[in-house]
Amino acid sequence: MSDRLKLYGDPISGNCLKTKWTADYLGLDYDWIALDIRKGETRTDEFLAINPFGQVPTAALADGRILTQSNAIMVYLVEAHGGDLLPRDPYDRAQVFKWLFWEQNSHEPYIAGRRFRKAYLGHGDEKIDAEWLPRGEAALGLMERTLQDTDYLAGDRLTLADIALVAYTRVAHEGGFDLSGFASVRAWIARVEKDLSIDPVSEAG
Ligand SMILES: N[C@@H](CCC(=O)N[C@@H](CS)C(=O)NCC(=O)O)C(=O)O
Repeated sequence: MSDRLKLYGDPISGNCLKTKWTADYLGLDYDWIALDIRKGETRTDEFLAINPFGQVPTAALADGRILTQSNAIMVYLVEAHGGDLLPRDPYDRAQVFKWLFWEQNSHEPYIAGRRFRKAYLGHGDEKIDAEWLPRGEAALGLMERTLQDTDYLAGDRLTLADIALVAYTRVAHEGGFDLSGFASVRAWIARVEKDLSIDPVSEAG
């Protein structure tokens, strides 16, 4: 048992970076334990004993309890440590959850999926499900229309919705998505990167 939060993650993974950025934004004291998913480091007996799903991000809380799933970890960190990344009003809070569920269902599978295959596995388009490009573009289109009217996804300030969605949107070009037609999305990426004090991704800006 440790008395300090541990975040297990691979920095190439947007899902892992979401939890790191949230912990950093909240000013938490934690240990970042880097694992390399491409070397199978989440599938060792030692790691499977921590997280039987064999995936990162994984959080080991200060009292030793384990938490998985990027968006659940982010919500936990905010609930446990405070801060303004989740609105108190039930309807406004549900708007943030709406984006978190949508991210995992309609955005991440296509945008992160294509990026991992193209940028990290070196797959050409012919080896990737042809549906993923139009589905990812549809997700970006929905974000673009939303962000034409508001600076942030769920209201007028940074929330977990923005942290969850920026993680893979800012590197969507690595998955072959052309962001040049999504001006409001690009402006939002720059805004959120600044809020989170993370280095800008030049291709998106
Ligand atoms: N829905 C999960 C996805 C977790 C996930 O797919 N993790 C990947 C990295 S992004 C992983 O650990 N892959 C290694 C493996 O499955 O062996 C989340 O949001 O945390």
